[in-house]
Amino acid sequence: MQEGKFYSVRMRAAKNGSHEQGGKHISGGEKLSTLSHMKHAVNALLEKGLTHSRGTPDFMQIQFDSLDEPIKLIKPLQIETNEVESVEIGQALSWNLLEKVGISRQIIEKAYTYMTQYSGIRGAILIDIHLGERIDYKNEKGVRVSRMDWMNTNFEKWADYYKVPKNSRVKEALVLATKVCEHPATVAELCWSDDPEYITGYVASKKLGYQRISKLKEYGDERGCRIFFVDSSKDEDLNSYIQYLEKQPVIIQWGEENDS
Ligand code: WAQ
Ligand code: MG
Ligand code: MG
Ligand code: MG
Repeated sequence: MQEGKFYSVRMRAAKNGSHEQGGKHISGGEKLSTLSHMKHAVNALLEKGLTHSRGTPDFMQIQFDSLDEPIKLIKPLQIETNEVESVEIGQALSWNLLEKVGISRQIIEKAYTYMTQYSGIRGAILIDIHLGERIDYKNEKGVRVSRMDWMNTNFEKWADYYKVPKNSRVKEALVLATKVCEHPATVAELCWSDDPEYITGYVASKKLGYQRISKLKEYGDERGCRIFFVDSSKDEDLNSYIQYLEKQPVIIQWGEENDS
């Protein structure tokens, strides 16, 4: 799928009205596709939004846009899975990992309150690592990272090599975390799903890699969010950082030679 022009394909679904009308966010998704694969890409996003544990949507939008910018190829973050026995142990581990990359306990504590406060939004929230304040001005939308993907044949090669389940959830999360952590202003990301049945989350950073934590919330809980910890002194222009997250096209690409 390396030939020809690429398109960004995006989906968002909500219930009880569109997102703009205050409906409940159900599902979102983003892919890169050539025109010849467009039916497949649109169908996969349709399927994702239609059959969702957060509910059946009554609003969905699927859109594609052609890309003019060159696509950046990035190696996936190193993956590690931490099996923990309880949510408490999982959360304590996430705190330790965030402290390791230089985030203070007060800021982590704030971030944890934001995780539930902003759990209904469809994007991520950006917080400054020095003050712990939310800095993205995107209100109930958040920043939706977009224009990224990982071609299936390459992903499957990687998944075989690391003996990771070949599911699209792990793939999509690793694609997103890799893109986000590639930017020098990103210190770390903290994530767990807003899907009630999915309790594995992660902490990611360039240094730590993609650290999966098997339990970060209780089963049945519909609260979930993403927080990007940003060192604003590394990138004076917040707009160019958000522009990178939303607009820079990225494809993840792995080869066995990357593993050394
Ligand atoms: N950009 C920004 N924020 C996003 C995006 C995006 N493209 N996609 C999702 N979010 C935010 C949004 O607020 C969602 O409510 C929240 O993240 C959770 O999204 O086993 O499935 O897609 O290695 O429910 C991580 C672990 C799974 C995977 C995360 O998140 C694994 C997950 P979900
Ligand atoms: Mg997702
Ligand atoms: Mg959310
Ligand atoms: Mg979700």
